[in-house]
Amino acid sequence: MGQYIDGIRGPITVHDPAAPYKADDEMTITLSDWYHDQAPDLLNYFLSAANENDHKGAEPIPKSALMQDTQNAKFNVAPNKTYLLRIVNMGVFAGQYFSIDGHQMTVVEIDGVYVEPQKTDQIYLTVAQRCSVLISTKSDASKNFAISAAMDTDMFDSVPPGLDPNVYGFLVYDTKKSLPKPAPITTFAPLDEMTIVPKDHMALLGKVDHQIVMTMDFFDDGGINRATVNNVTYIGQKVPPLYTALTTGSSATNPAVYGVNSNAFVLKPNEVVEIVVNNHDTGNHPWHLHGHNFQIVARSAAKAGDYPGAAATADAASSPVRRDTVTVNTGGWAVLRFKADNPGVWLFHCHIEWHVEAGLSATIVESPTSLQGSLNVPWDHLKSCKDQGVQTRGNAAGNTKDFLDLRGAITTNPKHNWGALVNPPSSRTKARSIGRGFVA
Ligand SMILES: [Cu+2]
Repeated sequence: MGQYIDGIRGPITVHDPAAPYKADDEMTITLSDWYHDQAPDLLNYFLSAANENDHKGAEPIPKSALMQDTQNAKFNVAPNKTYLLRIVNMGVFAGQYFSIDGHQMTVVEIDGVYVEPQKTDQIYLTVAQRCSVLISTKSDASKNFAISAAMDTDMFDSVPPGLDPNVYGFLVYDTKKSLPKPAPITTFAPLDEMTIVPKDHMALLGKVDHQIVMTMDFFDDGGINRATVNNVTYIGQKVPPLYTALTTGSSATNPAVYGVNSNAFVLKPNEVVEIVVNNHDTGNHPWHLHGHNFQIVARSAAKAGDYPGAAATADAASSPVRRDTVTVNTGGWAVLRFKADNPGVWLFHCHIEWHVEAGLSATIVESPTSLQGSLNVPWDHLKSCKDQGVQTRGNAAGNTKDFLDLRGAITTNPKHNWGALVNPPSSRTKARSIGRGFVA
């Protein structure tokens, strides 16, 4: 893991010929955060006793914000046109604020869900969130305009002196004219996503068949800062959960076969699922679900305590905002609903990559027995596992006879985490990052 920290990521656009808006042209704008050290080194130090001792387990703090994988990127536009901007935060850690000088934005899509158009001067995207906006260009090309983004430094345990959280780009009407001097964003007032209404007006999923409460926290695991969901740290198993779901017959509906540290929750076909996330940490976390868009039924402010129960969802919108990544505020909670109509094995995890590595994940196993009859695993997936010595049959421990015998399932973390390094160092050396002050 950890490859995307070092740049193995990029936007993929799925074009919809029937999109419910019109634009003359479109552009994709990526936002991200950037480190000046590579992920294996940062990761190893992050999950070390030295970091827990010296920095209370703080996450590595990015060195820069990027737009279009650079700074001062230029986006050429013509007057009197409507542009669709597809904006994605493909960063590792920091949420980002985004605005365009002199141009109001009309939000038309979030996380792949079309929404009723809503005007705003500023949006906020956590890592993994996407948003499409329309802008109308000016009637003349007399000047160029700045695009500004800023990392949300509230997410950092400390802000190192000299860190510039801002990044700029330019809407260029006339390449011969000078670029404006950009100003950092100083007023943080993004569009409130809870006011967004999906274009299809899908009704609030009212009758919940299956409620799952997940309480997330961090703890000192023998000197190392690790994350938990319901007091369990996610740890990869000998057999990946998808293969366990496909090869354990009717036992696949028993969460136990996936191993305790998979944090598995099994869903029945077409039930209405409610996930309640209680955040016991002192920081916001962007929770991301694979395979579904969920309705954000309700969400507390920071430090509200645990979800108090159904009364707190009484004023939920009749057509709640639907997306696949949601901020759960520090010390607060969020209530999410979706219909289990997409069989599969789906991760539900905080999208801060450092937190994934610390174990802040759960596994949603949806309709495993219908999956057994419908999913054919491509040969190259199986080969990829084989080449790495990863088993593809049986329970989490690789037991193909007694699926409830979990002896041998993985319940402890490797002592040193080097992420995706194929040939990790034999012992940890002092992280180069420390000397460069990656934590203040
Ligand atoms: Cu997190």
